[in-house]
Amino acid sequence: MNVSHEENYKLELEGLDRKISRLNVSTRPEKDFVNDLIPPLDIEKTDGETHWELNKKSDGFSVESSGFPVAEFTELKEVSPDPVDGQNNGHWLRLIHKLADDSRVFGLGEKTGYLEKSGRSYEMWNRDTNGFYTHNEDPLYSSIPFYIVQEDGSCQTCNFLGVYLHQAERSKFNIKYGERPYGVGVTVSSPKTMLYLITGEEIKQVVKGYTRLTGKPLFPPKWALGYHHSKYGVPSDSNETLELAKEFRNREIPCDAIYFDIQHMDNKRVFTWDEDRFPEPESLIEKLHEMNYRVVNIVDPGVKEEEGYEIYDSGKESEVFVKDKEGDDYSGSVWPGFCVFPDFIREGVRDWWARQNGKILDQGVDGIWNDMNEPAIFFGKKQIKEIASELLDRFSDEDHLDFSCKNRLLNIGESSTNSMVHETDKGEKIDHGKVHNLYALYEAMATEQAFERKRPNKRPFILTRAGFPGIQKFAAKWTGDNSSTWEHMRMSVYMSLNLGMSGLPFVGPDIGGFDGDVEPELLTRWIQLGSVLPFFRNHSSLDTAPQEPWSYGEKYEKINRKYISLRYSLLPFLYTEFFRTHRSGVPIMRPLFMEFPGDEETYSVSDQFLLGNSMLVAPVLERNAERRLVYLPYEDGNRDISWLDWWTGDRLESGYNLLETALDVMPIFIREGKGIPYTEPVQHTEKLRNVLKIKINPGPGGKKEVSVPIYHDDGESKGYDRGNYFYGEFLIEEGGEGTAPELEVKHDGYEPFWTETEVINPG
Ligand code: MIG
Repeated sequence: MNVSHEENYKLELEGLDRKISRLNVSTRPEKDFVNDLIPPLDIEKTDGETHWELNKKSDGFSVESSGFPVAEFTELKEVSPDPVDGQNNGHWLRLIHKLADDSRVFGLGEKTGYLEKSGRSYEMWNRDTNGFYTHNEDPLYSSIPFYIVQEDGSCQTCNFLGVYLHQAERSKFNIKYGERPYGVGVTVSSPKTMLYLITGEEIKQVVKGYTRLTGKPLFPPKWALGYHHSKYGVPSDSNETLELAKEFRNREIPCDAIYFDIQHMDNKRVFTWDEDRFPEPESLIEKLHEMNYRVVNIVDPGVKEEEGYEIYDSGKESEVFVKDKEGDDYSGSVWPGFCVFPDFIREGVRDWWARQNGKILDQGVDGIWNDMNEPAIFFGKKQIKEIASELLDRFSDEDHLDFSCKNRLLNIGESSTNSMVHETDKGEKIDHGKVHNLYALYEAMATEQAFERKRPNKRPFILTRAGFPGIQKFAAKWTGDNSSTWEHMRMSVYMSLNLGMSGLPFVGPDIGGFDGDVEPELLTRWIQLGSVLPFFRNHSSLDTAPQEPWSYGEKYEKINRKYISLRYSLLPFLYTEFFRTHRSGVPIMRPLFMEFPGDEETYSVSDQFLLGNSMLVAPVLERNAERRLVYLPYEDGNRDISWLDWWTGDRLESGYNLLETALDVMPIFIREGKGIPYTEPVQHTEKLRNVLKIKINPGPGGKKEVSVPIYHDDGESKGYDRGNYFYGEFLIEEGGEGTAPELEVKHDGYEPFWTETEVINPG
């Protein structure tokens, strides 16, 4: 270990292995470095690597690996706390990670804006935006303090460095923003921090390294990859639910999951059902299961503070709720009225929460949707009383009801959690500021325990709004309350890509948009996009225009059906790629530069993406767009390749192409040398076809050998972890069309679902 004691700070550098090192920084040497509130990382131990070195510089220090500089830091100092924060007002630490002017910075999780992050500052603080957010809103629901730097764009020397700040307290990242030297300004609301440095020749290696640390993304049950349908307020009772379920089947629009938002509960009290509207939840769920639907229920963390309500009484008895500064149960207003909040950082509390969740799993619920878990609270009970009495006092002197009062009222939600005090398993009292960003992660861990107990051999499905590194092991994530606008559809591409690069690949926006009324064309374009996003759920808010795929007449319904069916055709491909993502951490949805790092142009394309390494998608993101400019990358920087149009079979060349995009066309291409396994569409993921088709692009003249990976298992058990799966690679040589391709079996632990294969080479 390298240790350096400076006048104002202390550093410790430790190599975990050749690619990853850990750097502890502290301006308060007497304080312990360990942040034991964060759940343990997947690798903590070092293998004794010694080639990592800490070097002092005139203006700071650098970290080197085998003599090569990895990162240089300067201006390490304590700064005064930001007034935005009601807590942590001890000592804040700041440093600058120096970067070259032409470097690029990626990552940072759930952030808006282009993929390259320079020129803005970003905060890590899980936050509900109270309604829809804008193109530069920050922070949002989840916090992923991890960025990736590319120091040189030319491929031979391309060099990527990931920096993961292992810190849950509020932090800020100024990316090459208004300051010299240029770099990433990191500010943390604590006098110490821990940075993990992850090196890689390619960006993929950095993401892999990051997920080795924070956890590989979960492998979802197959039904979670289907089309999911949801709306706040709908279905409002059992009959409406069954009608909705039948409607999909009658219209032959595939669908796998129906969601119950807060309208299903008895006065919004968590883990209950409204007895009048949903009198027999078990039998309703059973009927849905018979129709091959899965059911996902919303679970908010707030428990209504009400004696006689079973969950409250039980929680009170077991003392599971977060306290306030006076030692009372913290009470804050959310949907059911004043609520109390489980203190998930304690094991016993997670165990209690798992038992509560277990009750709805016993009723047959298949998936659990964690909302409001930032936690989002409208205002605290004591807080509102205080403000009210202060305002009343001031009424005698009207001059004092000024702008600051207005701001205080406006920020009431943001500051509502300030007085929360948590308690650890060791009985230590902890300010909320240290726990806030971890709250959703711990809730997800508790929810996962519920699945583990009730269905030990099944893969759980948890959907979360808030999160922190590690959440990818437990949950899929949606990007919160967007709106039904074209701008938001565009943003949803950037945001989903950004989350994937930040280690959270199972993501997607509310398809169709949450807030406001959708227009038919937008809904159709967004369903097209959703059909190839990792997580595909149509969701919208209370009292907004309907977003059922059939809501706007035959013309739109036909196209919506075509694309939702495409999703189901592509399941063999998507499922294979999800498995690969689970193993590697490399996201299924990738920016072009992740696959084509040598092609400079790819770095400026944020609105197209690849699925795996073989399929390129160029969603149409503008109203009335009869044409779309599509960039098809060059291989190895400048080598022309062919791209096969999924729909027409036309072969296009690398470079910019202007394509016709009538309303029923979303351009999709197969990369040269690749192929896509698919089947005829099915109405739900439980149905399998026996003919597996493989559409291939063997390049001009059909010369290139194509290899196509394929994965299969039972779709829902954890058997894959014990080897109960099939993995193979089709090898298709020149002239392979129509014939049964050679299948190289790599893992033979499950019976393939197909009995026939058909190779299609349209080009
Ligand atoms: O806005 O439960 O983001 O998906 O439909 C109110 C109602 C609270 C916010 C979630 C949204 C959900 C809604 N919730």
